[in-house]
Amino acid sequence: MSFPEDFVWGAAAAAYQIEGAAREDGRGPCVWDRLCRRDGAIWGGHTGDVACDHYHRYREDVELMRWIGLKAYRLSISWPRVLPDGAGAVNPMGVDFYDRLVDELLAAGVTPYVTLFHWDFPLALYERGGWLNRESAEWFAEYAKVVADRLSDRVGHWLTLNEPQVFVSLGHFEGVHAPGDKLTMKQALQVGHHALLGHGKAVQAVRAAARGPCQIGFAPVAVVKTPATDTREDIEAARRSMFAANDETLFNNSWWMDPPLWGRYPEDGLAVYGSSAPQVRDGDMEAICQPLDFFGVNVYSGQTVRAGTDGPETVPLEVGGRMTAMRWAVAPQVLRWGPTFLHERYHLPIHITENGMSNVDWVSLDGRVHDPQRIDFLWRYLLELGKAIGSGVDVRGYFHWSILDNFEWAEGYRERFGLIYVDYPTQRRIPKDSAAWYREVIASNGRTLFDPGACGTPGSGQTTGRESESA
Ligand code: GCO
Repeated sequence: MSFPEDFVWGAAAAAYQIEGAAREDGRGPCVWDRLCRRDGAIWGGHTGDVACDHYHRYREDVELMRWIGLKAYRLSISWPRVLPDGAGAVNPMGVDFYDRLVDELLAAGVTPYVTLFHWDFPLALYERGGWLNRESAEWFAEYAKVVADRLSDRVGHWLTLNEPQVFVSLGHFEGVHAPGDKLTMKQALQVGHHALLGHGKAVQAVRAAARGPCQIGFAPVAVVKTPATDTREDIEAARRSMFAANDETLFNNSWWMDPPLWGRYPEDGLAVYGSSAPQVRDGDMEAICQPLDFFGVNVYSGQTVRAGTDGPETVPLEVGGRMTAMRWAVAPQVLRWGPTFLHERYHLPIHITENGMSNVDWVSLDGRVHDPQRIDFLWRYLLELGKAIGSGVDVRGYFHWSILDNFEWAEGYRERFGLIYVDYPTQRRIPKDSAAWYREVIASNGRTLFDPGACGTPGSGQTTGRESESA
């Protein structure tokens, strides 16, 4: 078993979570700037004002990516850094930053994958109704055009929306993410519809503006269902359950995935939402359903399902089973079955655009950051991904979330997801043991996963030799 020779080993981050420089060089405010000022909204009262100061330290960060040997880095563009009012005048200093970042990545041999929207919606447009205003789809497409005009001579890989289900549900329905609204289900589904419409129009805008070959996808999160056993019945139960749109939350996979790929909302979803279903105008579904080049998907955890007498049944979590610091169940099989089911259904090459875990990491007395749990997590998950590939699923890349510890939304800086530790008071970067381990996985193109001796000795106790000196 091996990974394809051109497999894209990557890592990811997002603008608001790492850049900082929230009021510098003409960046306009975004909905997260505003939510972070609301009492009690964010753990510890944290904000993204400084974050990892990546805006000023991107060279050092790219150098660390080069050291890890990343083939690709998934970044996101801050919409209000490029367009401070969300629409209209372009902020030249904002676009210059992404220009420099892209050049730096290319010089380091790291291919940029650019996400256009990773949740930092411009406040000025929120004040004009935000995603609830149907015009938002046009605003998003105009912004996409501005970015593509400027970067598409060097950027060939694009993602439109990151996890629409999360910013719609947590941001517009539960009110725990920005913009912090608690809309009705009907309004929230309308927000979702406009975002999907924005996706379709942005795909068109990027293709029309592209100055070089371009590949476009989006990055929904998948709630993956895995079969309790490898029997045909359990596999079928998991597959059915994964694409059933029958629960009243905003997390039905097919609700978000079928429209861009198939041009229609799932029938069972329309039935379950009933009168809350969004208003769809003529031509909307065609606009949403644009040809995509790959299926990007964020995969973290999932549920185990078995065939029951009355259809698929969810198997309860094992008592005392493995959990991350966020208390998400460790479920490596999601990286086998997630891509398998998605590929069967949508027939597109798959990129795992996010996967990773938060861990209770700190700097040890020896000055290093030992994170054996993350290594074990990554090892287990990548072996399962290898099984999917071995069985013929066309998986082209894997992006670890995240390259750096960063601002974990409502959890602030409490959660550490990085391969690289960030000491926030000094902004010093320290590659964790997992970074060194991932480096060997990449250098061996995955062979160390199956044969630990293939390239050095993965695991704990290695020195990276790359602890950053900056303070
Ligand atoms: C998301 C976002 C990331 C998160 C990560 C860990 O999936 O919520 O894409 O920004 O930080 O997933 O929760």
